[in-house]
Amino acid sequence: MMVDLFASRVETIRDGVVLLRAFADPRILLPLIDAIASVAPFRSMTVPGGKSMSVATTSCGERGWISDARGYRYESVDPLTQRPWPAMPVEFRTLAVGAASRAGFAGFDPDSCLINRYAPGARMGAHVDKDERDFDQPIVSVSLGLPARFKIADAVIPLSDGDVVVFGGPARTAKHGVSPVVAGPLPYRFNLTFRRAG
Ligand SMILES: O=C(O)CCC(=O)C(=O)O
Ligand SMILES: [Mn+2]
Repeated sequence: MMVDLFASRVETIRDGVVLLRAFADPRILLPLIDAIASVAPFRSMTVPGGKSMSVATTSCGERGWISDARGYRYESVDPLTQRPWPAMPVEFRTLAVGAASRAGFAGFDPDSCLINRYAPGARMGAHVDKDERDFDQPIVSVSLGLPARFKIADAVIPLSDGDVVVFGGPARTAKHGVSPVVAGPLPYRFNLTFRRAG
C-alpha cells in the first residue's frame, strides 16, 4: 500500500501541517476510486448560495459530506442513490491511519472519506473543515493524478501524485484551498480527504 512507511520523508510545513511525499500508491487507490464511483457516482454539488462546485465529489465510509441549498453536513445515505455510501476500503483506512500516525497523530479513526475529482480548471476556494464533531482528530488529505497547488494558512505546497498532507492540532481549523488545476498528461486530479465526522 504505502511506498515504504519508514523511508518516506516527513516534512513539517507549519505547526500541525505535515507533508508526506509519495506516501500513497496511486496504482492501488485509483481502481478503488473507480469501484466506489460505480456505486456512488461523482456529482457536482450545489453550495448554499446556489452555485455548483467546480469539483465533482463522492464519498465512502459511514458518512459522506454533502452540500446543497440547505447547507453543509454529513449524511449516512447518499442523496443521489438513496443508498448508504460504499464502505471505506481497508486500503484507504490503512493509508489514512498510517499517514496520521507518521505525522504524529496516533489513534486517527476516520469514518468518512470525501473524494474530490478536479478536471483542469477546477479549484477549491479557501475554507475551514468545520462540519465535524471532534477537532482533536486530524484531516488526512491524499493527492492523486494531476499536480496541484495547495494553500494552507500562509503556506503554498505544490502537491504531486501520491503526496499526503496531514493537518491537525493547532492547524486543524486552518484555512486551506486549491488553485485551479492545470491540464496535463492525466485527465484529473483526485483528492481523498479522510475525516472523523461523527
Ligand atoms: O483537494 C484538496 O487538496 C483539498 C480538499 C479539501 O480541502 C476539502 O475537500 O475539504
Ligand atoms: Mn477542506
